[in-house]
Amino acid sequence: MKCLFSISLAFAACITGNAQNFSNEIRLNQVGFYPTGSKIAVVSAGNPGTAFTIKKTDSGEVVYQGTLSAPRVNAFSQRNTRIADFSAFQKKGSFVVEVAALGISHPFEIKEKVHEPVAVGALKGFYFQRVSAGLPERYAGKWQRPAGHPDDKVLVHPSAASRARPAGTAIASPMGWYDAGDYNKYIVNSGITMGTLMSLYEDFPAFCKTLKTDIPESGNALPDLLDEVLWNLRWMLTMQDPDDGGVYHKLTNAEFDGMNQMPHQAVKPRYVVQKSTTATLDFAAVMAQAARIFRAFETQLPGLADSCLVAAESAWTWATLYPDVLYDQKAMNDQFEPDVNTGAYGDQEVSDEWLWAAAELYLTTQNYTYYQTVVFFNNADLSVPDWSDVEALASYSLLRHQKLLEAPYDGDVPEFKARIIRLADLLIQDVDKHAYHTVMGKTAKDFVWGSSAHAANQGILLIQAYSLTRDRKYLDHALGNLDYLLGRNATGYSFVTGFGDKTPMHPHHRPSVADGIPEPVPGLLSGGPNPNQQDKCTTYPSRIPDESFTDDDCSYASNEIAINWNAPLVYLAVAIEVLMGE
Ligand code: 9MR
Ligand code: 9MR
Repeated sequence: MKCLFSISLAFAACITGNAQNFSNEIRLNQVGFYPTGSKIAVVSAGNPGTAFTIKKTDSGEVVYQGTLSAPRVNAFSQRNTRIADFSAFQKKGSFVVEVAALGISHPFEIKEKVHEPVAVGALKGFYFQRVSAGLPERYAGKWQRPAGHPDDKVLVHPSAASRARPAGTAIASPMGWYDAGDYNKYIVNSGITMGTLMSLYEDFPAFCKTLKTDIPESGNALPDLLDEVLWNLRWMLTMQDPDDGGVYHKLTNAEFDGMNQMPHQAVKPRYVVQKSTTATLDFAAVMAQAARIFRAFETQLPGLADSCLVAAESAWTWATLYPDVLYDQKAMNDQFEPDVNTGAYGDQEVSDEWLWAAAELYLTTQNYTYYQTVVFFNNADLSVPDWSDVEALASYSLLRHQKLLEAPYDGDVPEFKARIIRLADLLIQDVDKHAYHTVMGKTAKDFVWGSSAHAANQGILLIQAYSLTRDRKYLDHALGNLDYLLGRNATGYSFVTGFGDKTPMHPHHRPSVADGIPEPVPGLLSGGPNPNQQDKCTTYPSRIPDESFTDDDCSYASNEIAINWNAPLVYLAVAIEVLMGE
């Protein structure tokens, strides 16, 4: 079908009324662009010609004409792409890209603060994940739901038994966030999630104070971001055994629930399972950072900062006594009943958790014992963090608070910086040859389970490099990765539910599956392409790394959502808003 531009209504009907008119071969950030920022669409088609135009969505008026770049070859699919760069076009409004041979792109806006709704929506995503809370319509709209999982009588699993708490003891461990599409709560994954959100607050406190997510606590004296963090912090505090400081690895059902149950319908027994060194160190890091942040809210939350610090220090002590208690679910199941077959987060490499806990504890206490216990520069290179690799979080915090490093330790500052810059330079190398002109996806290794979070975490690393150098190229490439997440990628999806035109409608997310509402819960970041297809869904279009994504709720390996994926999205969207607004 061809669009008619003679009257504005016809054009509006054309672009909103019928999805056929959109070309899925023109891919761009479906939310939009900053007037003075870079603006790129990628055309992935055999023979698109050489020209593109920008048109107003309401009138169809052509406002810009451009030339497509020479073709680039996508290294995974061998498909040709061409870049439509319209950065020079700086007018505000709502537009589409048109390529005559193909049709029009999804509409997008050009304006200031264009990503603020994404930042707010992604943070609000955490509200929707709250455990032990009903979500009234007032805050949750049509995604309102009754409270689930009071977690007031959680059983101590035999693997977690101690003298004071024998197996079967019931403890209260309410609140927190559901980890992902499942209803369990995992300390390791809470670790990086909380660290990322609290680091966002420490990096951009003024802007974070203005972020309003319209949650029940919005009227109180705390920024909404910290109110949200508190919901999970209070749960985490209950996961520490008060008798020895060790921290349970997770709070979980024995088996995953069925997909068709809302939280309040999923009522199987829940257990706290085996303490682990990784969980305990991640907990120590989070509590130390929280102690630092909530110290400023002593009037509103008397004693909280002290409690967090005590919790952090006793967790550290436990870890020094039990440095090798790594979580091996199979070994645990061989030894104890009932078997537990939910998420393992079974990281077997604990050196990075030591660095992170040491860094946060040192920064909060200024006790150099923590700093000296670990060796910061024993690995060759820094890596983009994920739930199992938190070394970068230590570097970010130490550099943020580098004034707290006194001689001789201030001598380490240049090396912390250099390692971040080195990694950033590696990430941005040859982006101008890449099919989508993004840092994300230069290598097939980027397409892990949760690849969207990898893109967001690359973005954070680039933001850190920008903060250290003020070299604009790092910021531009961080923005490029946000563009990737919002649609400039080989699938053509914006991976954030509810943001953009073509977004996941069927994430592997139990409430979204079970609630009977056609639209999924909004503000959640879908995992993204993952050629390993561990879920064995049959609806994947392809095994090509950057295309191996299916918007099907069977697909936990490409289309689940998770708190450790949403947190870097919140960080990236907020940081971009702040820095592009400067
Ligand atoms: O729903 C579970 C999801 O949260 C996990 O990421 C995934 C992998 O651990 O497992 C999902 O649960 C599935 C289970 O592994 C196998 N049986 C079907 C379950 C729901 O699809
Ligand atoms: O994000 C995790 C990914 O790195 C692992 O490869 C995968 C399988 O162990 O598990 C992912 O985490 C899931 C967790 O185990 C259970 N809740 C849902 C998480 C996201 O899929």
